[in-house]
Amino acid sequence: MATALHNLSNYDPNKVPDASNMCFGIVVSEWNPEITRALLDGAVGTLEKHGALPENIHIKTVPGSFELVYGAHQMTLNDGYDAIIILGSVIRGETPHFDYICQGVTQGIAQLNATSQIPVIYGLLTTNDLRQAQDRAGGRLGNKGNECAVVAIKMAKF
Ligand code: DLZ
Repeated sequence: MATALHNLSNYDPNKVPDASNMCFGIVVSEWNPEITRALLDGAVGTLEKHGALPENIHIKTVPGSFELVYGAHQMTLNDGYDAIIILGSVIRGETPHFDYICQGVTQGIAQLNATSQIPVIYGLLTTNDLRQAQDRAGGRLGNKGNECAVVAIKMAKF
């Protein structure tokens, strides 16, 4: 969680395994593209920083965050991946839609982690407003994409 005491991009690089022999799938949502593009840039940059080869990072887009579960599920059917990352941004509106999408994605990704052989890393920003999302997508609280990349490498090694 990003708080005033925790920046999402802060980690000890010496505790991250070498990713040069790993293959990653990333599913990214097209909603709130300014945010999800920044998350994607952070994730890819961090994977490559730890040795992942660009040709071993496969990126697929889906229309919205709700479709992240389907996209990740399809990727788990390909056993060539060591870890899969989902990236999305849901911003609270005036209707309960926000809660349904967040719950659906969260439960869907949890179910995938409990049933498939490949770890699926949860990079869904669920924020009250755009500023909170910007803060966590390369802003003052770091980048959730960086954090997800580090988690993906560690879980691939698990
Ligand atoms: C419909 C919708 C709304 C209102 N808000 C968001 C959002 O903030 N972030 C996001 O990623 N997607 C949103 N969507 C789209 C849904 O995730 C989904 O794509 C549609 O309901 C179609 O299944």
